[in-house]
Amino acid sequence: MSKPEILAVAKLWPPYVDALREAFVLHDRLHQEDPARFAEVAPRIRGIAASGESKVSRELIAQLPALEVISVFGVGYDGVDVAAARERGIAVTHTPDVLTDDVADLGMALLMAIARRVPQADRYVREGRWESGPMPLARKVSGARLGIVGLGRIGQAIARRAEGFGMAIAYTARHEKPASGYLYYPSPRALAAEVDFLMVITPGGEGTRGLIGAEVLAALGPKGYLINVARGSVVDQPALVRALQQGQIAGAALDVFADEPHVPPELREREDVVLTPHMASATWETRRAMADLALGNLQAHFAGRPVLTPVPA
Ligand code: NAP
Ligand code: 8YV
Repeated sequence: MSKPEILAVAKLWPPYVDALREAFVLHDRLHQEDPARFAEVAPRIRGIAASGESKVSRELIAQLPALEVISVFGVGYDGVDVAAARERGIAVTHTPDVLTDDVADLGMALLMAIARRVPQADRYVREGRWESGPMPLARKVSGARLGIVGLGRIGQAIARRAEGFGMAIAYTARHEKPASGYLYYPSPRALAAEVDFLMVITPGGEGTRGLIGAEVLAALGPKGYLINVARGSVVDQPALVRALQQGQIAGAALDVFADEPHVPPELREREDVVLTPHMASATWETRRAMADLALGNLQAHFAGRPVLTPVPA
């Protein structure tokens, strides 16, 4: 039997691409690279391989009459028009759980980095500035107050790590979670006013766009730090730049941005920010597990079995 034809809509991790080529006829970003050839192939495409950052729009879905399944290599699927997929009975899958530990680890690493000024200290030594005297003092993490915006799989894993640092943990989410034992606040603003570190780990998309805006940052205050490992869209980036410029918050550590991979100079030039290139799940171990699961979802579908990890209804 001939292999199903699938379209990769993003530049994917090369070992995952190799595995996709083995199992399927892969058209790697053909819609962008060669629109004329794409028009010929489109009627035969039965699957899409996407990343967490990919856009799978209603328009693209409409161009693929044989599309049956969209597999996202990532837990976040805010770029996929799930409603358009559902209207056509197209399955949408993602990779929850397998990346939770890594993202929580990087969230804590960013928190430590901005509070203890680890990248700045590294530059201080490399540039020979230590010869002229010690660095300015940093912010203590152990025992500080942590506010988590989004107490889901990753938010809870961050909370467990923060417990090890003796932090006082509070959170906000759509629904209160009494079983967590953490203090609930009904809004990011109320939470921000009560914490030293505000960690953002919600999904992206329209439901959370600009959730962390000027008012939340003002509530966080001049001694407060923002950490964002969720999606760039969740934070109002111009408002964040203004809050930093005006000293309204103490600093920010960011793995995700409004228009990746572009990061404005207003952020890149600042000493009170730590920046990483959307790499929270980027370890060999986790990318392998994500690739196995994303491939497993496609294989299950084309073998006529239920997909392994559909996105929630
Ligand atoms: P999850 O288990 O679905 O948790 C999401 C949490 O966000 C839930 O607690 C949910 O509240 C909360 N939430 C949703 N909308 C909200 C809103 N409007 N206001 C406040 N809280 C809201 O997802 P997860 O596995 O933890 O992943 C979370 C997100 O992390 C992903 O969707 C992705 O965007 C991001 N992520 C980023 C990276 C990276 O590389 N930086 C890697 C992986 C994931 P309820 O529980 O009350 O519904
Ligand atoms: C990945 C992510 O960077 O899981 C997500 O939602 O954003 C990340 O794990 C991404 O999906 C790989 O491109």
